[in-house]
Amino acid sequence: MQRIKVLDTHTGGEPTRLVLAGGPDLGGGPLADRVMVFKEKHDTFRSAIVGEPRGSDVFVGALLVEPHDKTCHFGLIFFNNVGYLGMCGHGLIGAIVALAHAGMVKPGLVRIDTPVGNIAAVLGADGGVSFDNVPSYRRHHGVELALAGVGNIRCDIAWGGNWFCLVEHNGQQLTLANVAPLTSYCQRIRQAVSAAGYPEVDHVELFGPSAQPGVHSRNFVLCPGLAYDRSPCGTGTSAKLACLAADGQLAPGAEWVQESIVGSIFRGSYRPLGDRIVPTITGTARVMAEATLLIDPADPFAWGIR
Ligand code: PYC
Repeated sequence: MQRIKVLDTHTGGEPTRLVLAGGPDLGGGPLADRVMVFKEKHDTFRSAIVGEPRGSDVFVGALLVEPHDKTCHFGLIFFNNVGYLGMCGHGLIGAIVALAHAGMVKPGLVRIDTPVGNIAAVLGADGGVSFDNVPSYRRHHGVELALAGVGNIRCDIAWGGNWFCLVEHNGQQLTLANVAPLTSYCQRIRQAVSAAGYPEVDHVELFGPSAQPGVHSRNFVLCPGLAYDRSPCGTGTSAKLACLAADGQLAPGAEWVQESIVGSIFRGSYRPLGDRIVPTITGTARVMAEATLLIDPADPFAWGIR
């Protein structure tokens, strides 16, 4: 029987399963190389942790590894129901809160190595987490997409640690009751964006107004495996900040309050860095479970339903 120690958190409703011990040996080297080893040699570990029957499409996994960048305290590799993520904002917040719960970090600076760069995070005495994300930027503005059954829409394409297609004023009602049509709308956008020559874009983010006072925007984010993000999406909010900065709609240091489809909040701001920005994202997470997962060799679905 293989035993895997995990801590489950949620960040604004979006779950993260942090693997503390019992994960695969991915060797040394940069985390971008170790992700390739994970994918090619240990992908069953990914599905065992986040896939059914132990997990669900909504879970993001975070494997705790030794950092390659020696300025970092820890390394994290994020994965989901269909593959691997460059960075994950809600997952990073959840992992740091979980590490604090395990007594492995104290309030103050925590540096985390990821496959797309290192992250400086601060765990507050109140349990909140702020982190400086990887440099983010808008790659394309006003890309016209032809959507079957809808007509032409315009989007931006931006990097915030993952690739996003961002769509404003899409006419959709961003409510939980509308998740099924929003999912199908975003799927069509993703197909159109890929057909337009951007197959690397695997997250789609719709924006609309929020009904909460003091909140600038509400979003709906469709993740690569067709689950929607219950949190406001840390990498998606970073991509949004890059677009706002490029449009001159948000000054450096000014606060942007982003609400998710379930009503949870991230606060964001940025500082310029050459032709990119460094986003700072703040959110909170809660610990939900401390567990030991069991991989029973006699169980036909021990490694998940694949
Ligand atoms: O918070 O960056 C994020 C994220 C990506 C996918 C799900 N959450």
